[in-house]
Order: sequence, then structure tokens, then C-alpha cells
Amino acid sequence: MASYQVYYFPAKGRAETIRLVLEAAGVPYENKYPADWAAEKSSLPFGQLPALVITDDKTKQTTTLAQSAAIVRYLAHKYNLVAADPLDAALGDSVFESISDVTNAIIKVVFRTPDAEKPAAIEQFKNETLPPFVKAHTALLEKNGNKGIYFGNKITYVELAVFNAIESLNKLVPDAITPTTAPALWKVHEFVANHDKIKAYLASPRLHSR
Ligand SMILES: N[C@@H](CCC(=O)N[C@@H](CS)C(=O)NCC(=O)O)C(=O)O
Repeated sequence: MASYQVYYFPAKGRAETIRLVLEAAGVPYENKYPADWAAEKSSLPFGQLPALVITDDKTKQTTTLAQSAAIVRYLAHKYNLVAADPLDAALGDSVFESISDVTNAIIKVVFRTPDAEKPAAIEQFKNETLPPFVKAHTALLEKNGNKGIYFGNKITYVELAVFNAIESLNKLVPDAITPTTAPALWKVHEFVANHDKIKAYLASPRLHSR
């Protein structure tokens, strides 16, 4: 058995899919926040957060795993939140990577674009980045019966990541993904939001407000 600390700033950010995977799996964890980031940064594998601090309950040995995608996949494999078929699992990984691409694109627009250029950059994101993303995801979801799951029949880390991406996108670009503009993607959002453990998490004080 192992104990987990999700080490990140007090926000959802790049840690939220990690938390969603742990919540969906029903695995307890603590949140750990930096007390003095400048001092702590150099102790991390790549000088960044999130990290997962894994403590072996028997030996008390700790391992710090960095890089959000690696952490998410480690936990998803460990707690059976990946597709059983290896090809479906790889296709799921490709969906996850496309989510990272679009999330990184909007982060660039909103946080790294000079204010004067931001409105045009947001319009460009809405008109050029978002439509092919929605189209590609809709095609995959429709191929699997449009039930809010990308491959096969069970929830995986991919749907959790998509839920989180929709939440973030809609916060940064209001109405980016809605039941009307992207109904198949919205079904993923609904499916995850109604998962019993996720529903409980979303109503709990463990959920970060931003
Ligand atoms: N590829 C990394 C990126 C991590 C990253 O950009 N972390 C940011 C916060 S979201 C960070 O630690 N920023 C503070 C710093 O670099 O000093 C991942 O996905 O985990």
C-alpha cells in the first residue's frame, strides 16, 4: 500500500486531473502546497509542480514523481482507469495529448499574450483552434455510440481529463464548449459529473475553487 500527496499550488491547474483520477478510484490523498516555493523548487525532479509524493506504507520510502501526464497515467494504470485493450488505451492517450495541446494553446493566449493582442488571439482560438478540436472529438465519440466515453464502455482517465479541460476552457473562454456547440463533448462532461465518486468530490470541500 502507498500513501499519496498531490503536491501543487492551491489551485486546480495541472494537478486537477491527478486529483480526479484519485477521486474516481476512491483512493485517499492529501494536498501538499509549497510553503516557500523558491526554496522547494530545486528539490523537485524537474523544478516544477505538480508532483506526486508516493510513500510506501511499509518501508516509509518516498518517491517523488513529476510531470502531470506521467502521474495521471501511473495512477490510471494502477487503479484500472485505462481501457483494457492496448490499442484503445493508446487511442485514449492520443485523446489526452490532444487535450494537452488545446489547453496549452489557451494558456498561451490568455496568460502569455500582451493585453492589446488578447481579444484577437481569443477570437482566433475560437475560430481556428476550437472547431477542428471539437470536430475530431465528436467523430471519435460518435464512433463509440455517442455515450460520453471515447473507447469501450468504461470510464478512463481520458474522460476525467476531458471533463477537466472543458471546465478550464469554459472558465477562460466563456461558452467554449456547451451542450449546443459541442453536444458529444458535453456528454463526456455530464457522464463524468454524474459519476458517483466525482459527483461527491465536486460537492466536497476538497475541490479547489480556482
Ligand atoms: N510539463 C509539466 C509542466 C509543469 C508546469 O508548467 N508547472 C508550473 C505550474 S502549472 C510550475 O511549476 N511553475 C512554477 C515554476 O516553473 O517555477 C507538467 O505537465 O507537469
